[in-house]
Amino acid sequence: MPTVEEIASKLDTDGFAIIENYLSADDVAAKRADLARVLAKNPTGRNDFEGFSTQRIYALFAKTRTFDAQATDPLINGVLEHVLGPGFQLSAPVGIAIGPGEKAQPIHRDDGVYPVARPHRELVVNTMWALDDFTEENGATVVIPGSHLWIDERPNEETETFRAVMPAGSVMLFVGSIYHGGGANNTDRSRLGVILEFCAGWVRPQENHILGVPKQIVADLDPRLQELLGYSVLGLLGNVDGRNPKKYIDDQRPVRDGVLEL
Ligand SMILES: O=C(O)CCC(=O)C(=O)O
Repeated sequence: MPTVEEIASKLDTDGFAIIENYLSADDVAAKRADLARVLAKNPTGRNDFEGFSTQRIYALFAKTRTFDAQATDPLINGVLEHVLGPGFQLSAPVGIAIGPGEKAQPIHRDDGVYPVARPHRELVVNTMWALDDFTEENGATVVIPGSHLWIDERPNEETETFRAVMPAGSVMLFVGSIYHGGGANNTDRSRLGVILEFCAGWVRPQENHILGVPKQIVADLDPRLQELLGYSVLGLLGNVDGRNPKKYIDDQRPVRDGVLEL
């Protein structure tokens, strides 16, 4: 198994790192079965980025318990802490089933949502968990190695790409500044993966987990997962009424006439 330092060094040089067969076959099967339950009621995408033939499971931690251990995985968390610093948060946890016939997703940078001039320290680290074998045919993620170091350069037709071909159970870590995108799926089966995207503790996560994951669910989660979903402070950031938000998971404070009863 690679060390935190080895993975972090690969992220520095290439912008991505793959750990093959990180999950057992039984674990992959259990995750697939539970996500099939969710996907049966999940819509397809609304635009080219989401993919009209692709299903995206948002509010993932409201809908399955099968990724709790991956969010808090010690090796992955070690890399996240190394790259993003203390207090990193879950930003966008999303199940992605790229459907048959889907075209390639536009190439993008995950940290492109933040209007921060480059170069800058990494704000985002993403992890892609393969629940199918990822192949060139079924939509293995397209990555542009080294593009995390680009400042003004943009990808074009001549740009060399790498395909994250990896067996089910593997995980690819990649930094938010690397250009990448979901591949086209030219098979007759969907390609299932889950991204657990994390951001530094001082930038705004993409998804608002405080509303997305109901508090009665949050109350029973591993305390570390609660922190990753926003129930934590980094200095003053994230406080509720001057206190740690964990104190308010079971909030029963009475409200009268539209304000807290003091
Ligand atoms: O599905 C993939 O392989 C990548 C998805 C992605 O990059 C995204 O949705 O931001």
